[in-house]
Parts: sequence; C-alpha cells; structure tokens
Amino acid sequence: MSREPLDQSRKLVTELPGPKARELRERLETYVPKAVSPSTPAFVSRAEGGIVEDVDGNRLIDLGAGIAVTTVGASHPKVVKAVQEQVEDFTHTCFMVTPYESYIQLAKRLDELVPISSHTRTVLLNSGAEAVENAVKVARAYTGKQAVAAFDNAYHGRTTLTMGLTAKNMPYKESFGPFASELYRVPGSYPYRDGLSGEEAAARTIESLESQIGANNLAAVIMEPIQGEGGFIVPAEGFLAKVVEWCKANDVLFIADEVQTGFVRTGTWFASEAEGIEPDLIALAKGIAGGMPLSAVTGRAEVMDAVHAGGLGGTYGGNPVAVAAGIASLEAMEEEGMAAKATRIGEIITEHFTQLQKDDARIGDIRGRGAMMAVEMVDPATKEPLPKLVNNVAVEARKQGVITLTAGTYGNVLRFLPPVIIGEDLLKEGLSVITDILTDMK
Ligand code: PLZ
Repeated sequence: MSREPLDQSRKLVTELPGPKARELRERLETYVPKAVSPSTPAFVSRAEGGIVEDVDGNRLIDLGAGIAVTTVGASHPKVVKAVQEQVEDFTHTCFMVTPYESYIQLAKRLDELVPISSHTRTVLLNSGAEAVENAVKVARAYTGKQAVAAFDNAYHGRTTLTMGLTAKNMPYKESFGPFASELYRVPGSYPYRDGLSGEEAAARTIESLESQIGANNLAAVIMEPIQGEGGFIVPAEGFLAKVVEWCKANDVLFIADEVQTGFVRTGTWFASEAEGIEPDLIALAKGIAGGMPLSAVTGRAEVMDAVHAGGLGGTYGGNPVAVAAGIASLEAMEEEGMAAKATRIGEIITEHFTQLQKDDARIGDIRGRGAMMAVEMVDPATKEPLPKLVNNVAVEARKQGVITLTAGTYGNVLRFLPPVIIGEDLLKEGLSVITDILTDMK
C-alpha cells in the first residue's frame, strides 16, 4: 500500500457533524428511509487501526469496530492484499456452480479452530442472520423435530425466522409480525438481575424446556455464550454446561450463536471455550473476514450431513473475495497474538470502570470478557435501568469523537467492542472521554 498510514490519534477540526457531514446527512434523509438511521454524526472517508477519519478531516476513536466486525482493524494490510489479489483473479462464480479451493481452505481452518472435537463441515453464507437460519434448518433436518428454543435477552438477527428468536421488540420486531412458528423463549441466566447461580438458573431453564416444549418436539436450543445486543450478559458459571448436558441427554442439538463473540473477541478463538462447552453447530459471522460480508455454519459432520444434496446454499455464500479476506484475517489474528490483545483490552476496561465505580454508584455492573465489555447503568437506590443517561452519554461521546455503542434489553448498557489492535493509549483516551461525560452528567 502506497498511502500514508492513518494517524492513530483523535483530532477534531470541526464540530461533529462538520459541514460536509451535515450536507451528506441531508442527502441521506432524502434517499434513505428513516428506518435506517446511523448513530455517529460523521461520514467516514477512511478507517484504520483504532481510528475512523471523516469527510471533514476529523479523526474519531473507534470503540465499536462496526459492531464487532473489524477485529483485526478496518483495513488490515493482509486483508487488503488478499482482497486485491482475489479481485484481480475473479470476483464471483457462485460456489454452487463452479467451486474454488479457498472455500475448502477456510472450511478446513474452521474445522481446526472451533471447539467441536469431532470432524466438522462448514457451509459459508453472507450474514449472521443467514448463518442462524441455516443452523436451524440443519438442526431440523438432523433431528426430524421442529421446535427451537431461544432465551430471554437473546439477539439472533432481523430476518423473519431470526426476529422470532430475538427477544427485544423495539426496534427489531415492532409491526413486523407474524413471526415464524415453533420458536419458543425460555428464561436464561442474568446474574446481576436474577441473582441465581448457574445451577439454579439452568434448573429453571430446563424446567421451562420440559414443561412448555418437551424434548420430543425440540430440535435445538440456541444461545449466545455472552448475550450481545441483550447487554453483554455473561451467564452465571456452569449455566451453559448444564444446559448443554441436558441437550445431549435429550437428543436436542445445541447451537452456539458466536456471531458476535467469535474470532478472538473474548480472548479465545470462541467464547464457548471459556464455558467448557462443545456445541453441535456454531453460527459465525462478523469478525470472520475483517469487514467483508461472510458468515458460516460449522457443525459436527454427522449433523451437517443430514441435509440432502443441494439443500444448503445461496448465490453469494462464500464469495471468493470475502473468503480471501477471511483466510487473511484468521492468519493475522494468529500471527499477531490478537487473542491475548483482546484479553488485555478486557483488563484495561475492567480496571478503568472498577476505579470509577467507587465514586459513581450508577455503574451497577461491569461485565464481559476480553474486547467485549460493558457497564450497566442503574439508579443506585432501586437498580432501575437508566437508558436516558446511557443514550445521552453515547450521543455526547460521539460528538467528542469517540464512537460508542449501547445495548441492553432496557437500553441502559454502554458497550465496548474496539478493534483488538487498537493502541492502549487510544483506548484509554476513549475511556477517559466517556468518564468525563459521565462525571458531567452526575
Ligand atoms: N447473532 C449474536 O450479534 C448481529 C446487529 C445490530 P447480521 N448483531 C448486531 C443490528 O441492529 O442489526 C448478530 C448478533 C448475533 C446474529 C446477529 C445477526 O447478524 O450479520 O446482522 O445478520
């Protein structure tokens, strides 16, 4: 690459939004429906490392990584090179029509990496929701059963089937029903709010599965090992292991939705590893390909093989450019020790907010793992969620050049998902901007 590297520092040369961004926002509002409503008051011109540069020349600190996608950075040199080379060779043939080797190479790499001890096979797709949909199709085909159970606070996507699995109504489901049938919701584990141990929460979950669905009808239980959009909820220790144990004993498949938690985000290749669980199927996307649209379902070979020949696919699934980016991203993660970097980010964020919590009782809970961390803001007296505060903090942080995301069933969670290659100083600066805003809003 001949371009100058993007300076890894925050710099505001105009107010945000600047004049060019304002004009673009007007055009956006003319041609794009209000249902699509970007949160950051800037239009990007370039992004690299932990910095997003905007059309007015401002440099923002990226604490979102495009919602946990650009784990290796927005334009990792290895990804750029792999994409450029692939684009010159061919952009598309459709793997179902004329296959190519790189798809197999990536499937093999996933077989080596996922926490499934037996041999796996992988189908490549385009989005997280599409991966979840396909995992459900495979589970139904294998078990011959129909019901699928998802959890309170779950997020699995915005398509018709995945909307039904997603828990939160606004903004994801409002006015979009009817949803697909044979989808059920059961209570999970939210230690900060339910106070249950892993064992107690699992007993409650299993009671619901048995009394409301019945193992004979249940094809699969699907869960995010750390619930993402729901508020970075880490289940109580042992919860997932108990649920998976029940699934195995009852011929029910366990699907891990690692769309957000996967690919070193939480300090290990996959978050299932920290729970000591072995899923039957894993839905993957986001961090897999350094920003290119790519997703996957990786599952036990025996399970994947239940689907008839030609039963899985799609025009763009495993697009060669996205696959090249995927192979390069996984190499970069390994070569640059990015799992350890994610763990270090978790330590910095935990330390920062633990310190702050001593003087700010609105910080009710600090949780997450690795580069997937969040703080839940509450009224200290009642534990009532404070969604307005969280929204105001995020809006102000973005104006000050720190891209900040929120989450949570109650909208009262500030979440941090930086690219794991972000410099420590930049990360700390981003956190201190947020701290100052929180202090101002006391
Ligand atoms: N499963 C666990 O986190 C996507 C969506 C944000 P797609 N999360 C961010 C929004 O408002 O749309 C996600 C996820 C988990 C599935 C998905 C869906 O992935 O690639 O957005 O379809």
